[in-house]
Amino acid sequence: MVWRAFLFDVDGTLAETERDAHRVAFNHAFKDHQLDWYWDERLYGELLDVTGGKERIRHYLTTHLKIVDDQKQWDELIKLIHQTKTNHYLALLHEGLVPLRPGVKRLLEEARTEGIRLAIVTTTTPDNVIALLENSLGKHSVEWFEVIAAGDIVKSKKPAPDIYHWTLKQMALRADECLAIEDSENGLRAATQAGIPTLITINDYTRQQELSDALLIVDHLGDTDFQCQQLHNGQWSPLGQIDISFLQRLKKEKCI
Ligand code: XBP
Ligand code: MG
Repeated sequence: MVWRAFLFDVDGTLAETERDAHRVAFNHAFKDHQLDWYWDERLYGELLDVTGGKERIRHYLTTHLKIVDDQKQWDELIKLIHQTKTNHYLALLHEGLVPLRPGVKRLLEEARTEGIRLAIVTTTTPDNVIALLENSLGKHSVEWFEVIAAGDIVKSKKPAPDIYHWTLKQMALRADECLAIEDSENGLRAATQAGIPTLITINDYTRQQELSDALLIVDHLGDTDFQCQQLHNGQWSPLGQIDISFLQRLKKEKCI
């Protein structure tokens, strides 16, 4: 048995979007809406426990600002703030400030060459995904992905498995034919609950999270001139680069 599809998360996995792009865009939006809120890097790390920008704003309102009444009234404002945030985020992407993580472009290209099917599975807004792909991989790269599962396409966002279930159904694939590539505990929980083996590329916001259910944990996917490291039993060791033959071998070794 071989992997037939790779399902890529976006934020933190394709690119380090959170600290210097999403967070910055949220803060610009708060200012535009005359709100004196500011999410610093540490606070944003905590808020990342909640996936989805609208959901994250609501969580901040209720748990940090203790605003629990007038929820209906806030619904409209949250939508407006979030749209403003998306506009700022898109502007940051268009400035070319958000590069892909190491090895992402290489692995996507290899997958295309070898006929491995591709999908995006993310909680972020579809416009954000399209802009990131177009800016980093070229105008037609959106077509590389058979499915773009994003944003409000399902009601319950990660860590719920719904978006992965939805994607499997769209692609008519079994969970064990797919490899999810994620960066966080929420992403890992979503994929794992859908039965999909998961490779984790950690980052600064996720390195302390509970990731032991992952098939493999690395610091990034690696490139010819930039070796990746693997985390195994609490120890980091050099691994080289994650390519298709390595991943197919891993599948066989783990009897998936
Ligand atoms: C990332 C997220 C998103 C982004 C914000 O999830 O949690 O909420 O932070 O995106 P994933 P929006 O890693 O699964 O992509 O503001 O567009 O919701
Ligand atoms: Mg992520």
